[in-house]
Amino acid sequence: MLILPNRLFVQTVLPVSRLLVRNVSSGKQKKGIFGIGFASASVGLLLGTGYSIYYMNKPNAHLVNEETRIKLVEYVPDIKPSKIIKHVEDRSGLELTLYQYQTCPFCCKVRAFLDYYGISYNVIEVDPVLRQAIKWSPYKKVPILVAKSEQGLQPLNDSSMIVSAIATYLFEGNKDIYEIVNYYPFISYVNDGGRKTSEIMNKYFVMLSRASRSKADELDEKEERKWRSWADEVLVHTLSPNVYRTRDEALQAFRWFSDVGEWEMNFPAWERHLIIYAGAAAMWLIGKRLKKRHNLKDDVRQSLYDECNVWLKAVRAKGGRFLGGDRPNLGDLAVYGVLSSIEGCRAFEDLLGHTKIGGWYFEMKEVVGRSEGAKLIRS
Ligand SMILES: N[C@@H](CCC(=O)N[C@@H](CS)C(=O)NCC(=O)O)C(=O)O
Repeated sequence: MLILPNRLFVQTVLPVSRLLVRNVSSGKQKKGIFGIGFASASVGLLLGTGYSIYYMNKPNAHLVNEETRIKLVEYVPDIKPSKIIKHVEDRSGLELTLYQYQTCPFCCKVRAFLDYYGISYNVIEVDPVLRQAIKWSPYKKVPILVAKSEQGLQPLNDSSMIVSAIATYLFEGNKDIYEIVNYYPFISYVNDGGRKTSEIMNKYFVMLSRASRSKADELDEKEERKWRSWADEVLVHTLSPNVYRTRDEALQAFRWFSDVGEWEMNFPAWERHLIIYAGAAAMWLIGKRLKKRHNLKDDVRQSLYDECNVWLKAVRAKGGRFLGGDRPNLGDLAVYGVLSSIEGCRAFEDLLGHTKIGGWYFEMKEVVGRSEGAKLIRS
């Protein structure tokens, strides 16, 4: 499982280095002269009060964009796919390329969805440190799914949007992917922290034009959206602090990422070693920050077990094998996809030993592996 570091890396490493610089220089300062100290304090107080009044009256979040749809791209570099996933039953007519990290939970979620429905796709493994393969994209995270449409190359950004957009394409039946992207506009805004942020609208909604649907169907769909969002907002946050709990576990995890991501085939040796050692060290540090940020228990394993038990309770309450009943719905696929990202890690072994999630998890693995959803798609 790999949640990537860049922003947090800057947030973690830079403040520490700034702190060090500050401490070194303050050590050299002479003892303050009382008068100067008082004057500075007064000026500081005045400026501080002024700033607080200004800040309180200033809206601290604002919109910044007019652009609302993910634009077509003119070209993507001609990179040989790391893998070609061919499902013989695929009659979707889609031509897809997935830019991914093999063990990123959001990428695993997209693959679980495509594999379950038997959709073919090419994979381009992105180097998580240098990220050269996605230089062409204004959106800087993975997964990115590029769909060839009549209008050109249409990128889909964000795993949940990807799943909803492709599900809309598969089940609506008469709409082009270019048109479907209009249902998922994005807005950009500057958040409370002054950072430019983008948000994709409707990302948990599959857009089907049905005349009517029963109350029970409506409730099921609402529940499915709730658990998809829970996988992104809650479950995923328990993973990093568990996978990178100790330096040893972090290194073991990165070696496993290298194996399953076939980094040996995809990146030169120096780049692979850089990712493994720099990545493991950074993520071990970052894992500790994430634990605090997401209020995990001191024993982070317990938080992982607790959340998985919350999920199992919801599945059991439905009375079937899956949240979706006899077959998985998008909630099952999201939770399975996210969890599958840690399958080779010690945290996953412990999870199997301390909860009953294995029953549901391995049934999911089977139906995804057999592409059982393929027969549900109209050709
Ligand atoms: N909401 C996004 C999150 C994607 C995401 O955070 N991906 C990570 C990898 S696991 C990433 O690319 N991080 C790079 C960065 O934050 O700059 C999704 O669901 O796809």
